[in-house]
Amino acid sequence: MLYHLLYPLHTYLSVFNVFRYITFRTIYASLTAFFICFLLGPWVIKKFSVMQVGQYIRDDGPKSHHDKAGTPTMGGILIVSAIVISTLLWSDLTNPFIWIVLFVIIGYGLVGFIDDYLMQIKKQSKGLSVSKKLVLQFSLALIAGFLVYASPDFSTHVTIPFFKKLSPDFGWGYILFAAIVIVGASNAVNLTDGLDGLAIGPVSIAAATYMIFAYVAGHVKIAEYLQINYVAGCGEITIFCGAMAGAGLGFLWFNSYPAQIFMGDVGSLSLGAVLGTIAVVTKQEILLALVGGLFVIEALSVIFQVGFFKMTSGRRIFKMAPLHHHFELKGWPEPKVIVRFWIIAIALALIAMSTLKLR
Ligand code: 57M
Repeated sequence: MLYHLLYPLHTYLSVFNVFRYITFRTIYASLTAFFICFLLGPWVIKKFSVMQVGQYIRDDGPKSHHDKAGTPTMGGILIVSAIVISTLLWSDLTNPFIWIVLFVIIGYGLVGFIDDYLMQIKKQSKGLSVSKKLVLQFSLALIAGFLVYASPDFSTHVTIPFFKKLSPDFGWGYILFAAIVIVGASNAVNLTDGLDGLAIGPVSIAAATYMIFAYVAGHVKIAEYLQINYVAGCGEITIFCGAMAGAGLGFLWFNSYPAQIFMGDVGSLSLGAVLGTIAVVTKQEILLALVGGLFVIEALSVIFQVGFFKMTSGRRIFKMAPLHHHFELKGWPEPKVIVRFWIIAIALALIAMSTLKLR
C-alpha cells in the first residue's frame, strides 16, 4: 500500500522514486516485520498466558521437555500477521505471485490454527486427524499449484540444480509436482519444530536465501547473465522473503532458548508451505531440498525410524525421531543441538547459493 500511495508522488518530489526499488522495499519490509514481532511479542506472550494457550507436553518425550509445559503457543499468529501486514505495505499489490504466497500462508495458517485450537484450547489431545490435515493441505497446495501454472508465461520446466541443460517439462503434471513440494515442505518444517528456535532459525535462513534467488530470477539481465530461468514478476517475491526473514528474527528473540513462546502449527505449517510455494514461483523447486536441507534430514529421520520400526517390529535406528530428539537423548544440551543444526542450515544455504555459478 505504501508503494501504491507513495511511489506516484515521485512526479512532485524525486525522493519518492526510491519506492520503485525492490531492494529498498525489501529492507523496509524486513524491518517492519521484525519490529511487529519484536514489539508485539511481549503483549502476545502475556495475552496467550492469560488465555491459557499453553503447550501440552507428551510424557513419552525427553525429560527436559517436561519443564516446558504451559509455555504459550500459537505464536505463529504473530509471525503470519507480521509477514502479511509488511507484504501488504511494501509490495506491488498488482503482482499475482504476491497474492499466491499470501493465499498459501493464510490458508495453511488457518489449517494450523484449527489444529492448535482443538489441541490447546479445546484440549483435544490429537487435534485435527492426520487424514483431514492432509486433505486440507493438498487442496490448498493444488489450488496454489494451479494458480502458478496459470500465470502468464510461467514455465513448467523444472530446474535441476547443478545441471544447466537438464530441465524436464512436467506440463500439466507441474501442478501436482508443485503441490507435493508445498505439502512436503509444510510437514517437514512442522516436524523440525521441536526445540527452541530450531525451526524459526532455519526458516529465516531459507527465506533470506530465496530472497536472493527471487531477486535474481525476477531481473531479466541478471537472470540472463547467470543463465537461470527468468520469471517475469517474481522480483516482488523478494519483498515477501524479506518480510519472512525479518518476522522470523523478531520471533526468534522470544523463541530462543529458553523459549517464552512456541509458534504452534499455525506457524510451522504455514511457514513451511510458503517456503515450498516460493521455491515453485522462483523456479528453484528441487533446490529447496538443499536450502531447507535440515528440514529434509529431520523428515527423513522420521521416515526411516518409522519404516525400520515397522519392518523389525519395534527396533529403532535413532534413540528417538525426529533427529533432534536423538541428540538430546544422547546427552547433548538443547542449545548445543539447536546451534549445531543452525550451523548445518547455514552451510546448506551457502552450498545452495553456489548453484548460481556452479552449473
Ligand atoms: C510436532 N511438535 C513438538 C509446539 C510447536 C510421526 C511423528 C514423528 C510426529 C512427531 C510430531 O508430532 N511432530 C510434529 C512436533 C511440540 O511442539 C509443538 O508443536 C508445534 C509444531 N507443530 O510450535 O507448539 C513439542 O516440541 C517442543 N518444542 C520446543 N521448542 C519449540 O520452540 O521445545 C517445540 C517448539 C513441544 C515442546 O516440547 O511440546 C513435539 O515434539 O511434539 N512426533 C514426535 O516428534 C514424537 N516422536 C515420536 O513419537 N517418535 C517415535 C516414532 C516416530 C517411532 C520414535 O522415535 O520412537 C516425539 N514428540 C514428543 N515427545 N513431544 C516423541 C516424544
